[in-house]
Amino acid sequence: MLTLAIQKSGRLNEKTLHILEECGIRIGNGGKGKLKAVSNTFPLEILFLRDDDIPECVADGIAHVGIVGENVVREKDRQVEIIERLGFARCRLSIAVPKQMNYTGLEDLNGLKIATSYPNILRKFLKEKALQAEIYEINGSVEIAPSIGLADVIFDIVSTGSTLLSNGLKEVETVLKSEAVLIANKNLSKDQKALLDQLVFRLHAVLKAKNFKYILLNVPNEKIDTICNILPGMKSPTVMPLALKGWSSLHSVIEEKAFWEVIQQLKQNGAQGILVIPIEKMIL
Ligand code: PRT
Ligand code: ZN
Repeated sequence: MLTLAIQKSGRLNEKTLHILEECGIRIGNGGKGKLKAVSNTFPLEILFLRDDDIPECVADGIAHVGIVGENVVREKDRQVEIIERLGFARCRLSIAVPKQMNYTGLEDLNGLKIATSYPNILRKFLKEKALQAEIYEINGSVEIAPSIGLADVIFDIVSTGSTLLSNGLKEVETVLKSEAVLIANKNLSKDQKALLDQLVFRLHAVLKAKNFKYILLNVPNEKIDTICNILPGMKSPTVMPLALKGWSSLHSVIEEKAFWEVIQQLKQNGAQGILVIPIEKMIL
């Protein structure tokens, strides 16, 4: 049995349960209101914790693995291994200053007071850049610190940037890009490692599928070669004759990123009836 620590409630909780579900790992009643639950579809016990406690819990071996924001992993700086980046809860840790401040570069931070809930990451950054600023640790509502005179500038999580905007602040330096990560204890037994491998295998299949689309299109036979060259990724798409003479149906898998660019090229080359379908799992 593998023990996984996840956030009890908050920004990570729902998406974590969702990605586990996509991996075929179900927890009765979504573990609602519980501190501990066991999956009946995978040998996994789940501990529901505050996100701040997850790195320590995994480092101490109370949980073998955990899912938590990389920002928290870096701040807590415990002996854990980052196994996989999970692509959700993306955000960044940035320095933001009052919008009327004439900020010209990092040296402007010298002598200022910076409010943050991430003192360790900030201390490390200031040291690396040889800057002398005072760190004012605060646990919440960091964005209001400058306006109430607690600090000059802030160092906090930014996602869309709208919280900064509504508090009269502007982002000037990005220090860390973060997303949810799967972390593991460094001394897992052979059996625990084998279960972790199974979990990672399933996560790969789910994460990979999210980046790709299944595409079907009808093309005139004389354009098959041209269109096969446009479709990236898959070396050899499936080609099937249509009942309509001179036409074929082409099936392939393409990366979401290249999607619009390729669609235009396909249309220019006579492709019709283009269907783009999400893929649930991808095992290569
Ligand atoms: O109760 P517990 O301690 O478990 O949770 P928490 O309150 O400490 O954390 P929670 O649930 O708020 O966030 C969990 C994790 O989500 C964080 O550690 C990040 O890894 C990630 N994450 C992603 C975010 C955001 N996006 C985010 N936007 N965490 C916080 N915010 C806050 C930010 O602090 C700021 O106040 O949202 C505001 C900024 O958002 P924008 O969109 O206005 O820029
Ligand atoms: Zn927290």
